[in-house]
Amino acid sequence: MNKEDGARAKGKKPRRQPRAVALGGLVAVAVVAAVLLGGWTNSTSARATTSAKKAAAQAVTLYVFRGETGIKGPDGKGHDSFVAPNFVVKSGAPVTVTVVNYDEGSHSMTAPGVGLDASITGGKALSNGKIGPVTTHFTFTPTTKGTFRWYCKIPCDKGANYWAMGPGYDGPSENGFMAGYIVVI
Ligand SMILES: [Cu+2]
Repeated sequence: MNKEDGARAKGKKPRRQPRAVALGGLVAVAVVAAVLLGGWTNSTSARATTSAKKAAAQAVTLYVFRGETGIKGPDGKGHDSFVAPNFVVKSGAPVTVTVVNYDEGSHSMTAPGVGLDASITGGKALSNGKIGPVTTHFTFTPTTKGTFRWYCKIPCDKGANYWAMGPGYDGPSENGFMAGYIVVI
């Protein structure tokens, strides 16, 4: 039994609190709390995360493929389709959407729930019979969290008798081809 333990055993206040040990204990508690509250990654860059939530612009890139090079439908054939049809964005910050269109036809991304109705320019017919991709950019700022459906309102998928125009199971146009969801978190 050392001096200090002896003091404690007798109910006396220890002569000197070992400060370094006490500080170490506080740091450990803070780290545990931070991990519990927000996860290690967030806790180490809390300031950056907060400002990013306010202002950071977001970017999404989608592609449109035509008919035979598009996504297969229930008929086993490819159809005009957006890839990817579903994507996630954060509310309160502008989203720049880039659509690379490999289809000769024009399309739209129409999502009334987020105030979006963008036209997508058709691809360019090349002399070799192929279609050169044409890129369209547009921007919107989601302000409400939730899942919002978008659809293409321009008649397309002509090669399959406009099958992708739907109606889909959840609104105009076929989900996964000419319709999908914007999930705002
Ligand atoms: Cu379309």
